[in-house]
Amino acid sequence: MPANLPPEYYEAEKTYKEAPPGPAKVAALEALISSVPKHKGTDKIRADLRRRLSKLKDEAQKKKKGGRGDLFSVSKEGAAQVALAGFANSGKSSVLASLTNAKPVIANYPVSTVMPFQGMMPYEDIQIQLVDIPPIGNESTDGWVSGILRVADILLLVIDLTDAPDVRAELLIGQLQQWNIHPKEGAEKGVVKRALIAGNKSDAPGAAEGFKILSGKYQDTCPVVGVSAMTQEGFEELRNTVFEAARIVRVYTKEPGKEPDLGTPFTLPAGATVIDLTRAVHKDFTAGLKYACIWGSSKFPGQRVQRDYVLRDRDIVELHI
Ligand SMILES: Nc1nc2c(ncn2[C@@H]2O[C@H](COP(=O)(O)OP(=O)(O)OP(=O)(O)O)[C@@H](O)[C@H]2O)c(=O)[nH]1
Ligand SMILES: [Mg+2]
Repeated sequence: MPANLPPEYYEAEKTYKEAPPGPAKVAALEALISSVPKHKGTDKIRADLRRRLSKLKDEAQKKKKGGRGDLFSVSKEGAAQVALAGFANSGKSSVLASLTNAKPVIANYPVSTVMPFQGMMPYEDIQIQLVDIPPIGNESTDGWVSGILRVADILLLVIDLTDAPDVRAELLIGQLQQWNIHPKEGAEKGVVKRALIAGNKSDAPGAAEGFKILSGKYQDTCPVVGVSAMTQEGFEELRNTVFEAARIVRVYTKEPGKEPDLGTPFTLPAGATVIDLTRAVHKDFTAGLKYACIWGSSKFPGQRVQRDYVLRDRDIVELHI
């Protein structure tokens, strides 16, 4: 009997072949197995794949004992790190592709993403890092996926607007809470994580109704933005919302008597002071700072301020030692 494999199988096979050894390969193989339709003609191929899976798992187990460290942590780059969390096929990888120049795997079978994939989102004169990960609820990857969510600065929850979005969002947030990650401002328990929701597939039938229900339920918890990775609708708003959620101030430095360096700003968390800036510039300024002069948020241009002065977005600062 011929196997008659669907196109999803060949896509999943490609992902599997390209996956690096370790947990990504295991996850890719599990996805490959679930892409094989169950009938008599596929008995042999399914048995072969399952044998390969148990061998891979054995190897992964041995490696683990050797202690391989954080294979799947993503080192932070840019002004903030945003992790994309959502269920399979909600469009996380498509949203990443819309916001950055990265080219992730996008496919209509579940768990097409099997390892972290990062891209940089340009925003005016800075860059914000986005990290795409496998879907939540995928047993073999949930361990390190939750680790990535825990260290990210912001969570971007991607919800499919056509698939009971309010229920799915509640399930997603419930799962995160079980990992002691609380996507809400101000709560006192566990790791409170800044979050925003992207309701994706706004182009699809039923999405408008889905958006109403979703934003009605969650707009008091975090910003809810409707987007379509297919038509690119809503991404300007999403970019602005991500930047606001990052809560950073951009500060430009200037040497006395010279023009300010308006090229690449220093990025600091909102609320940062002049002395926090010196830590980012050079330790000599931290140790020897006498005062600073500010253009921008100050009462008048070039006003002298002390080390505890709170900087605002786009301030120009002259440090004096
Ligand atoms: N109509 C429509 N389809 C979309 C949109 N965004 C993504 N899709 C489709 O949804 C499917 C899943 O997209 P992905 O970006 O791979 O989803 P994902 O969340 O990364 O999936 P996993 O990595 O498996 O968790 C693909 O077939 C996409 O073409 C959208 O805005 N509108
Ligand atoms: Mg994906």
